[in-house]
Amino acid sequence: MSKARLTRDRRSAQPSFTRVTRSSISSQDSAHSIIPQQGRPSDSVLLSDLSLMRVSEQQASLARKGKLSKNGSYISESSSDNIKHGLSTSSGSSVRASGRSAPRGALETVGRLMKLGRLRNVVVVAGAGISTASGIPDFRSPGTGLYANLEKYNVPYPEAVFNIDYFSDDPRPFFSLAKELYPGQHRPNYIHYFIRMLHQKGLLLRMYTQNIDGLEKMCGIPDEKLVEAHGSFATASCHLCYTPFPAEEAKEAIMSDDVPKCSFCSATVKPNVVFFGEDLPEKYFQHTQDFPKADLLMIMGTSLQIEPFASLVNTVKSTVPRLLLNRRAVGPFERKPLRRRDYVELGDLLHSVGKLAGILGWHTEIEDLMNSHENGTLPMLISSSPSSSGAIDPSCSSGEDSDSSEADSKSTESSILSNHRPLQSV
Ligand code: CNA
Repeated sequence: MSKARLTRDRRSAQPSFTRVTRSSISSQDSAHSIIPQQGRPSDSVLLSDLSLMRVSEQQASLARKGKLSKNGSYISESSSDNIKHGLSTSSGSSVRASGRSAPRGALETVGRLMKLGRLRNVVVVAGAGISTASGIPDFRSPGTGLYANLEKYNVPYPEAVFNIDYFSDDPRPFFSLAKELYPGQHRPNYIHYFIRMLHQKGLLLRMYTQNIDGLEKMCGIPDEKLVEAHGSFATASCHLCYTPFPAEEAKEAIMSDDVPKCSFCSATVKPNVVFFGEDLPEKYFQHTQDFPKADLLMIMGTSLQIEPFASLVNTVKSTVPRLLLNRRAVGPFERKPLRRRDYVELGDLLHSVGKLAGILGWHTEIEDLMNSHENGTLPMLISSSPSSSGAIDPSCSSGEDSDSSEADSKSTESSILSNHRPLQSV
């Protein structure tokens, strides 16, 4: 099997496996082959759902003025700059043709399709943004990202921390960062538990994560459903001869500012986190089987800057909906106009994921799962904030998919935010 090496900012060509293009499969074939039609909404309702645009109040007014994209893709967020993005001039007929007074949003549309059983093989592609709510900084967020706060690591350029040659020369910057990232110091947040809920509902085909914080496993996403594409701290080995080294011993050494040494060649031992210039784990290549089977790609909290991972999002069939949940538009979602069936919800992930959970009627279940899991593992660490006592708007878990009011989503969000502050380990 061919190996892929980790590179940065290199947008590789399309992957080598066969891709079914829009011209070779019709959208109706794809959407309708999943389940029988009996008892399902009519084609026209579904197609109108797909073509509806998510709009904020501001966007809705643009829409009414006929500025919705023709291609069925849409973007939603509060920043006026990005409102411009993805809203190209058009007749806006899809909105009027639907007969609805207000268009559905990205989350409403995807949530509705999920509830209808149309999207049953979900592949999640995630990055550091899903863990910022757990108190772990990402790389590239201005001001708070690790790249903006690297003075303490004393490196010539940010990526040097994860450069294997630099590590070979001086492992201390990485070890210094590793001390902060080592699993055990942070707890999974609501977003991780949402993904676990996808699994519990039998909808998660696979999660591909770039994260090395181990929070996916910690929240209970089983190993077979998870691809840690950039490795993890769970194992360690010599960075030169690859002789395995006990992970716990490596951790102890790193946490006490020692440098673990290979018992075979005396070179520095490193946790099996994938550095720039290193091969990705074998499991990563499972994508060649998974992505063609996906009927929804959920992309969460990543800048899509690191290859080959970033190009994965281009490997689903062009008929497959892709939903980006992120603070900003990234990768192919920066393109104007967006691809048909690309959905974008910009903003804080806790808010977006909470809203989607509300639409799906999962919110209470996720809260319960999270509380019982966290209670079972770290009883004394559960937030004692008053609103964590379960003051959750019942409409968030009612299963009502549409027309969730602004008040409902605000209530869901504040419940999530107060309930899921980062928990510190003892
Ligand atoms: P990145 O380049 O820092 O991008 C993160 C993305 O998430 C950005 O687009 C942010 O705008 C967005 N984001 C951050 N917080 C939120 C939020 N609360 N709501 C919505 N969006 C948010 O990180 P990537 O994951 O794209 O880069 C891949 C690198 C980062 C991998 O090699 C990781 O190993 C590495 N990394 C991992 C962790 C971790 O394991 N938690 C932390 C920092 C870096």
